[in-house]
Amino acid sequence: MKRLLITGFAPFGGDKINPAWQAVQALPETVGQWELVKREVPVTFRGAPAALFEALDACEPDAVLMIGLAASRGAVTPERQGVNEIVARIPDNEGNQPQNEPIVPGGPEILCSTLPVEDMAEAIAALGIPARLSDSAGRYVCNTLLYSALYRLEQSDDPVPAAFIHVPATPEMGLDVPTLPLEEIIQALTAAILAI
Ligand code: PCA
Repeated sequence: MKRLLITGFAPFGGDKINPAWQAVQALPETVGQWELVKREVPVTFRGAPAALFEALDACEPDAVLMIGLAASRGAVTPERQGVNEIVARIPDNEGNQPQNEPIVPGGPEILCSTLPVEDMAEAIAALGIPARLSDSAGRYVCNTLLYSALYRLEQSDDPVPAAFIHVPATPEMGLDVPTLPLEEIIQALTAAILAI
């Protein structure tokens, strides 16, 4: 079996839950050809990449899929690319709020996801769950994790493919935004993994 490292973010910004990690946790141990290695990642500019790099070294996966919350979006959105810039709208979970800083000084402006994100979006939409490709993972911790992962993997001797999927809020979060039930987010992630 091939090994998929799949991460989900901890709660942040005053929320008590993050459906990204809830959905990752609820996935089965295996999906199709993939054995899942699940990791919760902290919502901090320093800690998120560090946690991912540690997991990469520990589990030596064949692919990496990162999941985060985009509470303003009504659709599941695989991200096409990461951008080498941080603009923190709110402080991270350590109180840091960097503005207009590069993630990797001197690094390329954009790094493209290396898993088939278009196929993932199509597979999710085929279930009748709202899905679309996204050109921007934002400028907060999710984009930082995506860019850091793509940069690190690109530099490695044995690069494995990686991508990021943003998921909507769930009704139980009590936010005034479009929502998707957790069960549908779990189905969407399963379809995305099967599309790899
Ligand atoms: N979403 C935030 C960070 C953690 C998460 O789940 C983001 O989109 O950057």
